[in-house]
Amino acid sequence: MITLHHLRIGRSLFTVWQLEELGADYDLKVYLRDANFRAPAELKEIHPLGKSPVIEEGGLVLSESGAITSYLLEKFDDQNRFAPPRGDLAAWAKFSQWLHYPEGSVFAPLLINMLLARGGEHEGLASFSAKEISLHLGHIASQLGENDYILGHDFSAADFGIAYVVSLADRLGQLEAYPSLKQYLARCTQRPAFARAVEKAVE
Ligand SMILES: N[C@@H](CCC(=O)N[C@@H](CS)C(=O)NCC(=O)O)C(=O)O
Repeated sequence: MITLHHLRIGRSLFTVWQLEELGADYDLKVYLRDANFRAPAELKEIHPLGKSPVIEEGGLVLSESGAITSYLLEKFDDQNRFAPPRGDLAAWAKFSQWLHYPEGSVFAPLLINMLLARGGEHEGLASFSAKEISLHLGHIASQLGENDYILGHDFSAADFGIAYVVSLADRLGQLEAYPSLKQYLARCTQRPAFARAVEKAVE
């Protein structure tokens, strides 16, 4: 059985959501942040980086949300409900691009914005993060277009990471100019599996 090491508050909620969408059996181990909003030292006993999400199964200890999503899909999505089959190489490649884009490109400027909002200062950082955030939110909104989800009409595993960075942008007050992203976030978070994840992992 999979154990998910879940740190409140953070991106591992989106891993709980995936497990719920996939109907997987799992144990949830919940950690609370310390006074500096960092992970508690116990998480380092699980994985040397001491960050979350981390999953464990048998001897496998796996970090990085994108890698965890790929593992969960390989294990539980044999009907390709959440990702195109590898046989459709172009569709699978596009899916991979959107799967890795949130952590690879979108998160960093949002993090800078978050740190600045907490009182940090550095010349040039604010304008860098503002430009990057509008670049990425514009890119996501344009890919979304009139569609319900990031890869089209159907929900896919690429939506977990995209919904995470969009929700972070929302928390940072960055979605005012992007009504379609607000609607997208509402659509994702209204999914029954997301509600179950919140019930198990937040409340
Ligand atoms: N790139 C990693 C990032 C993991 C990460 O930074 N997680 C945050 C929670 S959202 C964390 O554990 N922060 C606590 C700390 O660094 O002390 C991923 O995609 O999983």
